[in-house]
Amino acid sequence: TLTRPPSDDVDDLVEALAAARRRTRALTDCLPDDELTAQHSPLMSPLVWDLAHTGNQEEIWLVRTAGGRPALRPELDAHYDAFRHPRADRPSLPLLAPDPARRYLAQVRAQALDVLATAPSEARFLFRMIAQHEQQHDETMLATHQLRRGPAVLAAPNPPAAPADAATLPREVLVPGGPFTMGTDLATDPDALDNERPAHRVDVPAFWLDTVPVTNAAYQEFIADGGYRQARWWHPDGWLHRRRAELTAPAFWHRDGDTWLRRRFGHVEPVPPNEPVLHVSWYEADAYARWAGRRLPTEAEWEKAARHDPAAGRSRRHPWGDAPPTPDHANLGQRHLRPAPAGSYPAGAAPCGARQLLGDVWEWTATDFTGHPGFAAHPYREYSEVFFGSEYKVLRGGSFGTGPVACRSTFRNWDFPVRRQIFAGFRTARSA
Ligand code: AVJ
Ligand code: FE
Repeated sequence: TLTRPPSDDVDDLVEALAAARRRTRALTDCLPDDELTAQHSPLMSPLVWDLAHTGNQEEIWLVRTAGGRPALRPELDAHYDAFRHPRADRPSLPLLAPDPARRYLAQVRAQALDVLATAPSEARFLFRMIAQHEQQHDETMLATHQLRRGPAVLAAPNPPAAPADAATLPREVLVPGGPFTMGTDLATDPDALDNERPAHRVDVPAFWLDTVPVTNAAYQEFIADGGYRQARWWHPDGWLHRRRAELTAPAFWHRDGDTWLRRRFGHVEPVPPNEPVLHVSWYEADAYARWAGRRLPTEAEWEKAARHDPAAGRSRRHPWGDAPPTPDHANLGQRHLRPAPAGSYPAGAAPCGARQLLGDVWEWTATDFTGHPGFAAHPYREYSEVFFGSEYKVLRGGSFGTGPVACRSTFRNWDFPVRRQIFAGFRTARSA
């Protein structure tokens, strides 16, 4: 039977909202106003936009929709509508300054908690969605911190994960062929967002999957072998992009003599060989896989590896089972500010033996972002449906920066195949 997910009662929802807010504050209280209103990259919003946007979404869905209460600040809706304004244009909007934005968030939160105390249980989905939404923006703000230039302001709240050695593990694991349940339903998982639903059967032929994500050391072999100079490894669009953008290594890497260094949240360090590679585009992941004589897993392959339990003949919520993640299972929630070494988290392994499927790095899949069969937009088309098509590739699994409430084996992320600002790596596969 399925263990109840952590957010199934009011107290857990209150705590999920509070945890998101603590993280939002930690990501924004550490910078002076001018750094909150600055745009650190044209790919990102000013941090103060993310801040007030989370409050505005909370007002719309919890105060107005769940609570049926009058709007607090209806005039803000236009400026914080992500679909009206691309990120690059957001600095020119008449945005709330940091302190007024903080006051707005507090005012909305007080009303939202009031609504929650009396909300019927059907309305609780909106609270779960909003707790996840704020954590999603927290991860986006963390990516903005990574892009920001200047002295470090963030510190990892926990000591680094214990060293691990993936060399003691089999290089790949076999996932036997056959059908499994992909996706889920609200009755099974009340946190599931619209694009994770509905549950449906998918037949996945047998395949081999890397036990752990591709490491920096392995990726450096691709670079050293001239991987970035040979069109034959690249998707044609990827090769054009590689040339135009002059890509020679993952984002934030630079060379110092024979050593690769990387910039990480304001520090410079040697690229750690045992860590999963991070900040690569889909095109780079795809090229590496071809160079390695392999391919990216499809989204269905990834999900089957991450949740199919062949003994019980059912799909789990997480690789290790249905119980919520603990720090022994996965590297989530910005606990370490970096991925753990490949081979970490034996307690989080999936039945097939693959490790670190959740947490550490988002994993690019071969698959375009579309709706599961029977998809229905809920509660708004702009969460997922407007992105369906062939423009976006699916990423799975969550990163070290993903909030635990926004991470499970059915969760789907997506981005353009050229993007590298998200905390993305990958693992490779081959058909059996
Ligand atoms: C699921 C991460 C692609 O940030 O664009 C936040 C999440 N949607 N606000 C995004 C989201 C609306 C979304 N991703
Ligand atoms: Fe949003």
